[in-house]
Amino acid sequence: MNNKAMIIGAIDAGKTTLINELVGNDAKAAKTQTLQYHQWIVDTPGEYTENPLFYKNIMATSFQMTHVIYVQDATTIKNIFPPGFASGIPKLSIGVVTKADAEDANIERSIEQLKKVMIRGPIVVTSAVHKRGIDYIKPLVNCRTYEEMKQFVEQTDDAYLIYLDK
Ligand SMILES: Nc1nc2c(ncn2[C@@H]2O[C@H](COP(=O)(O)OP(=O)(O)O)[C@@H](O)[C@H]2O)c(=O)[nH]1
Ligand SMILES: [Mg+2]
Repeated sequence: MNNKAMIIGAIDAGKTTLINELVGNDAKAAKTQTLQYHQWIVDTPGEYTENPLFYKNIMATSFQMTHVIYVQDATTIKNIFPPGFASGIPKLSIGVVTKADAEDANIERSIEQLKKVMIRGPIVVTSAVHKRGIDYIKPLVNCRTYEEMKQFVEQTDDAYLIYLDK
């Protein structure tokens, strides 16, 4: 596929673990120090999102992408993205909640956090431990428009996949 996604989010949010699941990499996620290009998805260090000095790197990398994936860790109340962050990046937005399996996960709170970041787009709730939600991500990155992503969500009857429309 020609479409490409960049994944961004806090340090330890579960970005690399998620990508390993998506590309079938068995290695345990090590700390991500630089951009990691895979076939259709690009991993970024959490510092890119946590430190505003790196926003220009996010912007520069996003030029080559069709999609940007905003990751929210379900186990943290910490808001890592500035409000409306996605509105400054003119690419298709996908929200992903990670660690849905964790004992201290709060999925509702995570969705609310992503709603403050994204204007619209799908939100996928995932667990790398239970292998849930993850399979929705590649088909969403295959979509070329918000309309296509919305259709995909509407065709899929799963509470772990929602569509945010404002
Ligand atoms: N319980 C649980 N832990 C996870 C999940 N995904 C990642 N983790 C853990 O979160 C930590 C950080 O993961 P990592 O992928 O390195 O995060 P990154 O810094 O965003 O790339 C690791 O200890 C992972 O094992 C998940 O779905 N469930
Ligand atoms: Mg990483």
